[in-house]
Amino acid sequence: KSPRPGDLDPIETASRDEITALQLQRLQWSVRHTYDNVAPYRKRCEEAGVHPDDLKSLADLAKFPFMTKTDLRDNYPFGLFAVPRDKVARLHASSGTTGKSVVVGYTRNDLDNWADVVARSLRAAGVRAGDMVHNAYGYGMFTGGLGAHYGIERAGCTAVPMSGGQTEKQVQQIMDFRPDAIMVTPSYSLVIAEEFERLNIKPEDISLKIGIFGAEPWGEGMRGEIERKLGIDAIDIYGLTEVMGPGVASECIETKDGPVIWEDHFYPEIIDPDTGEVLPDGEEGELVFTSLTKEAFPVIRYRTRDLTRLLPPTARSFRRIGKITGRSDDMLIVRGVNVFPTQIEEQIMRDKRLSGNYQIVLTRDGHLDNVEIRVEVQRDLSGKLSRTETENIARELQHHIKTIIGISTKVNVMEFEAIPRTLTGKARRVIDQRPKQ
Ligand code: ADP
Ligand code: K
Repeated sequence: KSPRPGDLDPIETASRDEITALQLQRLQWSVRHTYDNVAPYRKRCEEAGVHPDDLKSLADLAKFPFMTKTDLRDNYPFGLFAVPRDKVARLHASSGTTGKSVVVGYTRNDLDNWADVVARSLRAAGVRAGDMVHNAYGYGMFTGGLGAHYGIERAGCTAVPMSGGQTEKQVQQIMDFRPDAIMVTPSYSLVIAEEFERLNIKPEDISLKIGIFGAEPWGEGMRGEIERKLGIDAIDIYGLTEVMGPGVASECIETKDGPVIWEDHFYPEIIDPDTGEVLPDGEEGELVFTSLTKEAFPVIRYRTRDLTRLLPPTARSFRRIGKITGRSDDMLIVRGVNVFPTQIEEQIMRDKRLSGNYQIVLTRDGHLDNVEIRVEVQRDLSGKLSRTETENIARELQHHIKTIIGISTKVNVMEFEAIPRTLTGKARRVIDQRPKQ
């Protein structure tokens, strides 16, 4: 199952000088476009005393203000769009967040560029025109499904728009259609692999040769396990809704040494998350992206909160990102879905029978994240509820969390004061017992 050579866009092997020249030209356009068309951003620049004319070199970008998730939320839904609504060809929203989350938009050109970078990601992964690609990323507001889908078609492949879930059917279809590649979250790929095992289907009898995995952190151990169980090469794809979706960066099969940032569309910086200062390549800090070509929803110095390093070019002329070692905020990623503890808290608070003291316990059972929510009944109800009443509380809360946040949980309703209090400092809400990547 060795890789066949694929076509490269000329910029993928261009000199660094050519790349930085293109980046500067596009950066100047992008900052001016945002300044001219996004009022809250212009105001932010004016307050900081910077103007698009100040951008004479790539390093000058450091003078410009950051954008954060809070800015995006505050301007919900369309406040940061840089084109009139009728020029927006599609909307997406960040996964697992409540109604007032982050909505992003794409013009026709944006969708075109997105399909191009995902197609480029597929080629980097060793997928070729004519291959069949089984897409098990969720379709919907989540960028994963449709983002991958149009890239698959753009690469000249046959798209199988399976979406997530229905594991038995996923496996049946892979056996019947014989796809060459799969796109899915790494954790779900192992659930699929286990279904193959259960059916006694050997890796060599599975048609898949390549898998492209992202939306959540995964390590080399997991890579080895996926490759062994499915008999494939496992490739890492990185992206986020705010910047575009999957395909901001993606790994090359020749080297498998971290996602290559498609630097002709996304300009990366690493900053010290506390001071905001730009750090040199190789140092660990918070990853920040500036879009270079996006029309509908440009981002300038968007703080991803992902902690990682910028690595030198290897298989392509673009730099790579190292493993995402953590997050500079309290966002959890559960089976690829982004979850803030406060979102769970919000749902707990809806039930007046509960005390509001709670804990979220994350474990990994085999390959999938399990979430246990420990809640307490109010003092005056403690010891007085029947088993049915307790079960109803649990069922209702599970249902709310599932329908609103999008994750399955097991709710454990406990007596008042069963959850330890901390007398000093912050309550320890999240107990993450999942093995470190
Ligand atoms: P996506 O559609 O890529 O999941 P979201 O906006 O829902 O986009 O989530 C983006 C976040 O998911 C990133 O900021 C990062 O924390 C995480 N993520 C996405 N891809 C990867 C990856 N390959 N490795 C580690 N984390 C990833
Ligand atoms: K995610």
